[in-house]
Amino acid sequence: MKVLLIAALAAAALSHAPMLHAQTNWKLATGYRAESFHTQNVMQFAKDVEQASAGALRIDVKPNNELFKLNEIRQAVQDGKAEAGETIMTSMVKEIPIAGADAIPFVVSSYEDAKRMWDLQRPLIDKHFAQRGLKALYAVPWPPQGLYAGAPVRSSADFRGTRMRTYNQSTIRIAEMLGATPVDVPMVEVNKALASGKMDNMITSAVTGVENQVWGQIRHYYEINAWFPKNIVFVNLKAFDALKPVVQQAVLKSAQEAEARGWALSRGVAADSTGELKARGMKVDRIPADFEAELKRMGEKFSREWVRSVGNEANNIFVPYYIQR
Ligand code: PCA
Repeated sequence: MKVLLIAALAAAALSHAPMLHAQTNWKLATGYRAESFHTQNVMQFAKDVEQASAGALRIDVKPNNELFKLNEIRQAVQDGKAEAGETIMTSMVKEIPIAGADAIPFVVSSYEDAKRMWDLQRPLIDKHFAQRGLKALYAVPWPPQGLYAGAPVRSSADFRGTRMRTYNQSTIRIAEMLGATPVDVPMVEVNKALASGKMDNMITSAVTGVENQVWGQIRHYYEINAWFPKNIVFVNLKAFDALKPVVQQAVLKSAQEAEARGWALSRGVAADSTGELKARGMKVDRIPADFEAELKRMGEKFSREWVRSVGNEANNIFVPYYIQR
C-alpha cells in the first residue's frame, strides 16, 4: 500500500514537473476597476492566452491602480516592474506625443473613424514602443466623450469659474479655454470627488458616468461626441521575447481577438450607458448650436497647437486620415 502510494505520488510529481517548469507568470497592471468593460476584456484576454498556450503563460490582471497608478503604468512596464499593462493612450503624451492623436477634439466622431485613426496611428505607436523596449498588443476605444454639467448649459460662460474634472491634456486645455479650473481626478475617484464637492462638471463617456453613479450630483449629459480615446494593452519586449514562439503566437492571436471583442463591447456599452443615464433621471441632450460652434473653435485651436508641437508625425496621421474620408 505504502509503495503504491509513493509510486502514485512520484508519478503525480513527474506529470506536473514539466508544467511547473515551463509556466511563466506575468502581472498586468491597469488603472481601471475590475468591473470596467476594458478590464473585463483584458481578463478574458488573459484567460484566452492561458488556454491557447496550454497553461504555459498565466497573466494575472491587477486592476484599480493596485499595482501602479494609471499614469505610471507605461514606465513601470518599460522598467520591467510589471511584465504587462493597460493604460489610456493620452496618459503617455509627454513622452510619446503621437499617442495623443485620438484625443484631438472633433476629429473622430464615429467608431468607423476611430478605427481608421487607429490603423494610421498604430505603426507610429509600434515604432515608439519598440524604441522603449515595449510591444503594443491591442487598443480599444472608450465610448464617445460627452459633457456633464450640473445645470442646463447655454454657453461657455456657464463654465467660467467652475471646477472641471480632467484626465488628460485635451480636457485640461479645454477647461482652460472655458475659463474653468482643471481638477485632475482619476476615473475611479470621480464618484468620491463629486460627493465631496471637489468638481462641478467634466468631459468623459456615458459609461464612466454610469460606473461612478454621477446622477446624485450631476443632472445633465450632452452628447458632444468630442473624441474616442483608447486604452492600450502592452508588454515589456524582453518578457515577450523570452516566450517560446508558440506562446508568442498565442499572445498575439488572443490580442487580435481581444481588440475585435473590445471594439464591439465599447459600442454596446456606449448605447447601454446613455440609456442608463436617462433611466436614472438625467437629461440627455444636444448642446445649443452656438455653444457647439464655440466648442468646435476651441477644438480647432487645440488641434493646431497639437500639430505644431508634434510636427511631422501628426501629418503622417492627419493627412491620410482626411484624404481617405
Ligand atoms: N473614461 C475615462 C477615460 C475616458 C473615459 O470615457 C475617464 O474618464 O478617465
